[in-house]
Amino acid sequence: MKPDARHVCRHAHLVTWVDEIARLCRPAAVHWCDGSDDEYQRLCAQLVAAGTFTALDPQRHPGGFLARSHPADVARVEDRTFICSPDPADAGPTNHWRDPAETKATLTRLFTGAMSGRTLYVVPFSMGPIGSPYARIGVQLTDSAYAVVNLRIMTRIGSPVLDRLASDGAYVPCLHSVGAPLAPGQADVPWPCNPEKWICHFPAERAIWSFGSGYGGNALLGKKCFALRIASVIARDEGWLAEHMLILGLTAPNGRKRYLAAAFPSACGKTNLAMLQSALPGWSVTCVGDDIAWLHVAEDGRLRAINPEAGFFGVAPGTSATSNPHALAAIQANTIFTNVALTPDGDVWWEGKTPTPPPRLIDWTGQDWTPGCGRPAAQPNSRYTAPARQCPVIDPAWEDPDGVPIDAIIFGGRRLGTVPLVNEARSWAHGVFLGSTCASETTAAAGGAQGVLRRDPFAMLPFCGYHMGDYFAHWLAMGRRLDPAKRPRLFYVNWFRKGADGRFLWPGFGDNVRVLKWILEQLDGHDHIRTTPIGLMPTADGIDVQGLTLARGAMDELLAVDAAGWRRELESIATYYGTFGERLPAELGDELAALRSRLGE
Ligand code: OXD
Ligand code: MN
Repeated sequence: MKPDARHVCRHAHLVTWVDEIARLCRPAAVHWCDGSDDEYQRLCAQLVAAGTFTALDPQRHPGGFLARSHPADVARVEDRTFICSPDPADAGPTNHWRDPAETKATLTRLFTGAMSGRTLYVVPFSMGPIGSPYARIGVQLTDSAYAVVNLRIMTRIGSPVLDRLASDGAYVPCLHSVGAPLAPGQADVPWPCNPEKWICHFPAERAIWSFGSGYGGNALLGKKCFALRIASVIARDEGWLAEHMLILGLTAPNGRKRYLAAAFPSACGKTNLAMLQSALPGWSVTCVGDDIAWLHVAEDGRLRAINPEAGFFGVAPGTSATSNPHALAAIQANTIFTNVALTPDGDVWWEGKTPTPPPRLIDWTGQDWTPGCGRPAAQPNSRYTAPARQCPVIDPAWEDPDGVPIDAIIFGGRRLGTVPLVNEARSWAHGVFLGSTCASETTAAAGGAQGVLRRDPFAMLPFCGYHMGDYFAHWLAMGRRLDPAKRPRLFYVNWFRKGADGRFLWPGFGDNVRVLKWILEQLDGHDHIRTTPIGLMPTADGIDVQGLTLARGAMDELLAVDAAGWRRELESIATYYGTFGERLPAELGDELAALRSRLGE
């Protein structure tokens, strides 16, 4: 390695911490990342030499690489993700809690000598455009070159961040090891990791320690660990919101543009919605971010959002020219694919990329694969890591340090029944009620059973770093801090409702713009709205269906208030709310009672 960025660091505390960790983990070398292209290329070449990366065909995917993880290291491990708050009650019933002192002691044992034979990379990174008043800095210490190159795409890293940190700037320390020390002379494996995994958050000291996994949200600590779990705690304390939300700009045929944010659980189509190709002529969507939003109350009382990330870590399966042509364009070059299949000519493939698979592939485990062999070619949670700036519809303001003004917030999930295509909250408190009751079928983004309905409030179930009841209270308080005339309106959508024949009633993807159009019309004070017990819903002719052929009766079903389904829902919400005990804000109990009485119960 060439001389590193250590010499530009003026931050004595950071230098001391790096020295301390180096003494503990005993790496063979320490490298301070400058974030340059040169450094990125060298690390990628090193990963190719180590067998971690396969370079893709440069004609098809210039600067593209494929990585295959260890087959047991393929997703976020929610059951090994801990919130180590001093008081267990502060982690709340939705998190796994561990005692901070005991956990530090266990981890200190595990980290002792954990980086032997490897390089410790020091990666200063900024979540948010460097210099934005809303950006925050972290420093990840990691022994994974794979994590470094992914972080360089997903965040802004290196010397400019050290400059910004100056001699005394605040940073979130993020310690990471794959937990696979090398004895002298021991050969490395392409994907080092440890069967024992610990993803630990210390909210009181705002620190993250992650051990044993090299994959995604377990290893790229800026993303879920910092930008959601730790940032949600910082946001609670400072009066802002760190959310699992995409941000998009929607432009109407008259040129009027509005920004919307939307929360959906993992692998429910956030990336597809964030860069949607409109099925309605004259309407267009631009993308500010596809996964995380940091939202602040601006001086004028409006809510403004930045995307703290700089890249997309998207789910590959299902991404196609139909579902998301803009994502396909964004991942054409300079992209790292993890756990997808490889074609004989150096291209990548995954289920759903084309209607029929190529006749021969190497699957994500490195074995020969032919159609009908009974195994998926790509791992269901396989991913691409791509620079956001490569998205053809990236919004011109996506790096605006002041963020973009948010006029509507949408919640949603995968619901096969009961929940209609769209409804609007009657008030901010009712919107918080809707957000708090979000539920979805589980997907491959996390380990564990799939297709099971679980409550995922605000799509933050795996990502809220403190007690969920307090988080609901924080949302209610945020509504009081916003100017009522400028406050975003709150909506709930469901693209996934199925008919009696088991088929989806709504086409989704580019046609979702029809629902966005209705939402925008509501902001502009149009009608096509009716009051129902569950919220404000489109009239039968409210959703623009020009050019769309829906099954007979589908729209009625999509906009129906299913009384029996809602009665079951009431009971399920009451049981769920019961889990928060006295930390459930009274307003939400009131909203549940009001819904019950509106439904005539
Ligand atoms: C993600 C997730 O990777 O939510 O964005 O799992
Ligand atoms: Mn996500």
